[in-house]
Amino acid sequence: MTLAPEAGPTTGRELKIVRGACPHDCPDTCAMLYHVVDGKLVDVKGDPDHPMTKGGLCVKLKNFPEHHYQADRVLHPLRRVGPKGAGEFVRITWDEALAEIKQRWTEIIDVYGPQAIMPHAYLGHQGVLNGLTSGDAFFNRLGATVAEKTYCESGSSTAWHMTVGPTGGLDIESMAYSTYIIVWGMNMTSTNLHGWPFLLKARKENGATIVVIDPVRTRTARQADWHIPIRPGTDGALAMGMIHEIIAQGLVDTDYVEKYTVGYEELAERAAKYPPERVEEITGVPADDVRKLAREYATTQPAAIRQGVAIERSRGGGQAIRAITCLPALVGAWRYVGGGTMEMPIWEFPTLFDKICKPEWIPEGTRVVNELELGRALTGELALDPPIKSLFVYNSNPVSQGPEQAKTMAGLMREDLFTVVSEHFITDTARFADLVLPATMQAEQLDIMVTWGHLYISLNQPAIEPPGECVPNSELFRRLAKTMGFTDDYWDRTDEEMLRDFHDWNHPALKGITYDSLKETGWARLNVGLPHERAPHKEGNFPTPSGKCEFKSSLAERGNFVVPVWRSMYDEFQPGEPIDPLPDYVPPLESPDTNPGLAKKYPLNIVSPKPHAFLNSQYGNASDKQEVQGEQRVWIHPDDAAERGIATGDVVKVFNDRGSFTGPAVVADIVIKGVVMANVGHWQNKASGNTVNVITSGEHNTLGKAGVYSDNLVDVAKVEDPAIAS
Ligand SMILES: Nc1nc2c(c(=O)[nH]1)N[C@H]1C(S)=C(S)[C@@H](COP(=O)(O)OP(=O)(O)OC[C@H]3O[C@@H](n4cnc5c(=O)[nH]c(N)nc54)[C@H](O)[C@@H]3O)O[C@H]1N2
Ligand SMILES: Nc1nc2c(c(=O)[nH]1)N[C@H]1C(S)=C(S)[C@@H](COP(=O)(O)OP(=O)(O)OC[C@H]3O[C@@H](n4cnc5c(=O)[nH]c(N)nc54)[C@H](O)[C@@H]3O)O[C@H]1N2
Ligand code: SF4
Ligand SMILES: [Mo]
Repeated sequence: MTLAPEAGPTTGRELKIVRGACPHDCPDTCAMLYHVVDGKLVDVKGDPDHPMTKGGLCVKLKNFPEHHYQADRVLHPLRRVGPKGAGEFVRITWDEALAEIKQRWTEIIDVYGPQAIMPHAYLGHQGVLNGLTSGDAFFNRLGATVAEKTYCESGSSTAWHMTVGPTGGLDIESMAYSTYIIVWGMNMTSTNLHGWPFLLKARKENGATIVVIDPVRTRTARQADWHIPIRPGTDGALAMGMIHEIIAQGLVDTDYVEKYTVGYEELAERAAKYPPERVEEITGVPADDVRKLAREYATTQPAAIRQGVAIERSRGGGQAIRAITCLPALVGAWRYVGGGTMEMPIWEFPTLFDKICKPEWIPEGTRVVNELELGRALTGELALDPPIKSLFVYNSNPVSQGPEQAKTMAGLMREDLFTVVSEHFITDTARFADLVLPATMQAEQLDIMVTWGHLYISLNQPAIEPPGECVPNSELFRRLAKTMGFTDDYWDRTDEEMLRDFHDWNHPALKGITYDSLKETGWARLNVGLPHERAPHKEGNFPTPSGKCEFKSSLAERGNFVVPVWRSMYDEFQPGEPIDPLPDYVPPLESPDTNPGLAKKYPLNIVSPKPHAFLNSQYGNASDKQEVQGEQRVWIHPDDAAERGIATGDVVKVFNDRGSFTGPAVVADIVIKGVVMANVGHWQNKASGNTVNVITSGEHNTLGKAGVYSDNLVDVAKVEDPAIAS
């Protein structure tokens, strides 16, 4: 550690410890202790008293102080001087930047109207104040195009709402009391590191069996008692097969089903279509394993299912989550502490998203553009009137993390597009900006962190002064509001006043917790029952329209709607296409069954899960993290590699009609035959050019319009001369 504190009696320098919380889009939301000496952040530790964090942070947050002081950090507003995409900028003042924004936006609004301006945000920061909804009030007031933010979790959240309603479900800490645990489509030891010890405790103390369902033998699968490899996008068939078998083997908890569920008969009729042999054909999971999994799951109570977001990443992902979420009610697992399923407990936090987002400011008739279609929107493929003439990006890196990378980049190259990006670094997206605005990092700003992985609320207090001219998103939108002449008192409040206003402090979940108490303690457990006694659906009590677990969903009548992870203005639900009220297997968009022509041309299914050492694309530019993560490698099964003459270390090209990227191959049977894997999050550079999302389609899944990152066919070929690989 280069910044070792020299505080102490011998130096006379004082070590100040400030309570904080990790800013990231990660289910662990760790409680942190900032160590500050002479106004400098010298160390960041996990809070040893926090029941999840237990004193440890992950590899991504190693050297977090240095992250704040990284030499290439954006510290001042910048204006583009080179061609678009070249990343050549000069420093300007905030006044100049704001004046330019005002001038360009006023011209655009005069000619095209405010909907020609589109914001683009995701979860670069997860705070209530600075997170993905921090600009909503401003852009709603402006009358800009409403950006539909479905990068992640909207499929899961929609499916969850339809089945069990906005409940926190099973607490990760209660999983220490489970005896059978299915980790479904989640690489917990990378993506939910602080949740994993509760499973290990269950194994050690209760003899629990841990099952992992994943097409890849991940670091998590390797530690499981049973790894079930599955074809991507076919989880719905496996879950329907389990329902079939639970019924066929007479393992239904009929008392629980009668009292606390609706639609059992219809579900049973639907599940009858999925005998184990058919499930084997679809999923690649042997029929006997389907039978065994169903039997063990139903009969080893309390049984828990930890659902990963990855299940939603193909066309039928939402419906798969519907089917999986029906399982605990079918076998009565909710009766027990440690039984049930966990998707994301965010719904327990009484954050007042309407007060943050001001949906009532959206002018009637304002259009909605989905962020996954950014490339289509910018290139004119999506017929938009008016066209998008200005894009404002914050908390997101769509070139890296969005689909259809080539299209997005082509759109960002448009000379007539005025692009503003608020950032920490010149990312793959910021490279295309006309203006870059400097944003603060977590040790420099105030925020309340709610989370989608546990039941603790935390207050992150600023520990050091912002460097240069960096501002938090809250201040950014205050400045923009003033620049655009908005006089609403929304922007007259300080950050602390906003945070106080954005929560319902009288809500039972916050009983005994106040803003002031959080200043002292840093974090507090919501008042929703303790892990060793919590069984929220022991007697039903599902927050659905019927009050029961809805195998047959009454919300389906509304037509397709989106429940985004961070409840925002879509809380009202936007009715769309009719949807199936019953769970089912919906095959992937790109598979030999649904698109045989394409499958012939591109026979391999790519999955692009999370990098161990980066947080999406964050830290992808840090050399210590790159060292851990390695290059943008491509994992391929030995049979598929042999057919193509590929050996480990060969540079390969991964391609489909949307584009290509290159990287060294790793030939290993950790991926099933027919599947290749490349992690998302690497940054573009001269050596590798495009990154994995160049091959990703901009289609959506059938529930909640989530992205289909696991539903893409490609082929892989050896690059004979890597020097000329594009
Ligand atoms: N280290 C690290 N941690 C992170 C993040 C990060 O970038 N890095 N990102 C955070 C965010 S935003 C999120 S949403 C979570 C996501 O965390 P997870 O839910 O764990 O999601 P992924 O890492 O995308 O994929 C998890 C596993 O699902 C498998 N998988 C892919 N497709 C399918 C499928 O169709 N079916 C099944 N059964 N499995 C499939 C992949 O092989 C992978 O091993 O992680 C969070 N935590
Ligand atoms: N192929 C593939 N693509 C995926 C996924 C996948 O599994 N595979 N996962 C999807 C998922 S689950 C997710 S959640 C998305 C994530 O997509 P993003 O949220 O776009 O991912 P990040 O890489 O975290 O980028 C966020 C950017 O916000 C910036 N930022 C951080 N804090 C602040 C702040 O306080 N203010 C401002 N102005 N900027 C800030 C960071 O520097 C970073 O560049 O990616 C999706 N894309
Ligand atoms: S990224 Fe996740 S695991 Fe790592 S410190 Fe932050 S909250 Fe904890
Ligand atoms: Mo995510």
